[in-house]
Amino acid sequence: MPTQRIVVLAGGIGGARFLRGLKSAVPGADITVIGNTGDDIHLFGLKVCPDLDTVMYTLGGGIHEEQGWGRAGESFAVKEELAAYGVGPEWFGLGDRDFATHIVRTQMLAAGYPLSAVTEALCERWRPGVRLLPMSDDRVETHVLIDDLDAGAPARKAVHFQEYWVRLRAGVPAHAIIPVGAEEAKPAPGVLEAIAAADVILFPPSNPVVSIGTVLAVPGVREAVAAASAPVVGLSPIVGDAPVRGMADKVLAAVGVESTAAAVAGHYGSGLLDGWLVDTVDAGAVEAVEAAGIRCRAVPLMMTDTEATAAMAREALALAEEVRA
Ligand code: FO1
Repeated sequence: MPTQRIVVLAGGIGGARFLRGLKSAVPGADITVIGNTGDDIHLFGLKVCPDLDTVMYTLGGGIHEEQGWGRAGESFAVKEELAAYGVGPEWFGLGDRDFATHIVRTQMLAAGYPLSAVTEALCERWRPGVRLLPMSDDRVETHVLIDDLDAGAPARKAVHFQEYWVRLRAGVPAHAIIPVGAEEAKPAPGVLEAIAAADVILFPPSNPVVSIGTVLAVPGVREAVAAASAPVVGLSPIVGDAPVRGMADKVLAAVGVESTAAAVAGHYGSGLLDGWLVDTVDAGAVEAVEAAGIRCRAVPLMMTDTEATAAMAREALALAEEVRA
């Protein structure tokens, strides 16, 4: 059996955890990850790529396991010194070890390397065991439209996704999610080729709007996935009408999608998805998803440990073969 080529469109924590299980399930597979860069933020003159770093650290063994982001064994001396200078923002927790990643990345970008080359260089150290491609080498920044409570008359303002997610804890309504720059962005080198050459394409339980949705917003990517000969199978990030982790329901509401496993499948649509895994608690959704033209199975979807996640990955690959047949 030739090496199976698997392409995974991934965001941060959920995507990275799924990838750890996928690697365990099919150790010999050739896995290409197309990572979301809409969460990227420029801080203290540095470019921070949260979703790329979470995949790189998680698969490379450096992640802070409970948080799902940032490094294990962190210290925050630089952060404290910046605060002592009154230089913010203080709400984004950058650790000393993590700062080194952003310094190297920013230095290489300044030297003219594209983000894809920078990511490849950083992965030389971390050896994540997958090819990690940014969705684009061009700047795409997700902003969230919220109520502007400071203005006199009712008004709205756009804040950076990280401010919405981390400072505001997604505690205020999101009226729109805007991937700024997406229209002008081009897929990074290798992205479209990987999608076209894939044997299987997977949508892990990442945020369907701000993670996978942003990757699909890069012109050409959605079309390439829809046109791919490979079966496309997704795993629901919503279990029992609530996101397993994070606050996906907040951004789903912004795009008018109900926080249910079936609604997310419908959001992606049968033009993209061939198969969809829902958790056993959502077995009642299988019929509706299949009625939408998407093959659906109910299996345990809680990524409690690597073995449970590997089982999910095997189910997704099995459904892909079923769809292919
Ligand atoms: N998430 C938080 O909830 N609080 C933080 O202080 C925080 C800092 C941070 C620093 C680097 C990094 O790569 C990620 C960080 N995140 C933090 C997570 C980040 O907001 C999310 O991982 C993604 O942007 C959403 O998936």
